[in-house]
Amino acid sequence: MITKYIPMKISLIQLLLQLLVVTQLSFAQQMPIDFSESSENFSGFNGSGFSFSTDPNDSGNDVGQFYNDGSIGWQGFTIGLQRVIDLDFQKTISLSFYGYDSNAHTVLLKLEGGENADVEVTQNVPSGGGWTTGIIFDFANAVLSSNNSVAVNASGTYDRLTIFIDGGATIPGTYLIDDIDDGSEETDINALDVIYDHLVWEDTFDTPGAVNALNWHHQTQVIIPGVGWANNEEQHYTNRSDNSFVDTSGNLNIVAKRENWTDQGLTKSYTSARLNSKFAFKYGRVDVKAKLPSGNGTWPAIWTLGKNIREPGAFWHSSHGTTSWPDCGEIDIMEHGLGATNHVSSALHTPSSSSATINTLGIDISDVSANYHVYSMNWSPNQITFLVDNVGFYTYNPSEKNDSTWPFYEEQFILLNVAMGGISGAVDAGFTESAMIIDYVKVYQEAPLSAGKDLDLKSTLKLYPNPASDKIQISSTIPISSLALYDVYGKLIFTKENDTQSIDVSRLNSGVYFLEVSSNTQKAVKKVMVN
Ligand SMILES: [Ca+2]
Ligand SMILES: [Ca+2]
Repeated sequence: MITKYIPMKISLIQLLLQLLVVTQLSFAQQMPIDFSESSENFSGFNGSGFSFSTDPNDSGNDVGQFYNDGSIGWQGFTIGLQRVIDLDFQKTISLSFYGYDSNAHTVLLKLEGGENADVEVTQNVPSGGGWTTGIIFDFANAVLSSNNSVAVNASGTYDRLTIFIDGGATIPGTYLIDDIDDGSEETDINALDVIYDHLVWEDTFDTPGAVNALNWHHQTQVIIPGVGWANNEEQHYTNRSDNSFVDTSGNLNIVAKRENWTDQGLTKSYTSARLNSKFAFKYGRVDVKAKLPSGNGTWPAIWTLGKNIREPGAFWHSSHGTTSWPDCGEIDIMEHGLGATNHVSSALHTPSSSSATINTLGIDISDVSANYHVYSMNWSPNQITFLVDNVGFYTYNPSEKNDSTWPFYEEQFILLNVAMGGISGAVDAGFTESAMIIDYVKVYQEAPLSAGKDLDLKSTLKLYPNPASDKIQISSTIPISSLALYDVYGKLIFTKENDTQSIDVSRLNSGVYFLEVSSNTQKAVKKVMVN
């Protein structure tokens, strides 16, 4: 049994798993689907195939081409959605269908991955071929997929859409589909929910020489005694200036070198450095401007760990080390070397993902070693968004936030290191040394109150009536910017940014809820009783 602390990736199998996940999640699939983006690709199963195509009547219109080979009755097409279909918002889904043949067809839409049971609606496409536009699938008149003799007025959210054409019949054919619309607007799922623009900590590496010991701790004690670092890595970390220093151009250099080095009874073939920030923070934005080392087998990382991690040798261990990994939470802002050159990735490690890397996404950027890029993460109470050069590409926002999925409600500290070998692959035979070069590390949080410093949102917040069955009025002497209502399981019911003076609870089941009230600088949570 593996009980050793493993800070990042664990094995080649999981690396492959991670790459698979990256491939699957590389896109932000969401409704409506007009096939204008590569993310809007369905997967065929049981002998079906999907490809992007062009409208025969309009060469400027991208459409989806759906192919059945007819070998099996229930062959179809499926897509996972990063943003759910919400039948409580709209009951109907519409689409347009094109037949190359002039036969009548059936189209079945099935919704899966919901709070409620899988449901489906079938519609007939009349004979004649060509486009039939705006075919409406009304999920108020759906049937259960598990028993299609049971009618159901479907409700709630679903995160998977599956299409069957002539389902149940072994009919080969090629069809086009376009404009699958659930009434929602396309949204940028990587939009930042909180802007952190007040600088609270930085190191701009302006003083050449040794790394500033007020800001950084050299972590050199191996985390697996008698073995070394995790993941079969091949380096020692040292506190020597050979492996970390500030150059005369204002940059921190973390230098990985090929050299035999013996420490703690272990001889390793490489040396490098691993820095821990002596600053920890809860919520905020981290910007790190860096150039990455080059060569196969180099594994630079910019990341954070919970300040409470129990890890002898880490800076915060002796004062705060109460919690094992991954319960402490880990946020990988940038890793390079786990995929192809110039493919950087971000990831989260939580108890829910255990030691696997399932919450991750990579992005290809150019010239990571030749040019500086700014690697960022924006960590709010609601979501963690990763950015490169100020463009968000991945957001972690589990619908249910608890200790297992979201240990990110306590302070984290920053780590900068270059690991060698291990699961990042064999080090190039000709490798001698290469450095991660960091121009700055900056942490931003919300600005402190410039006025009304003494006012506390929570103490001035009033909700009435409470309990309530209809409307709850909300008031505070501090302007309220947004509201978010959660159920007792932490599931977000809704958010509101306009009309924050009241919420309508008339449609909610009776019970206990939690209302999170935000001003520009504060948050407060109050219990709400609905009866
Ligand atoms: Ca289209
Ligand atoms: Ca600098």
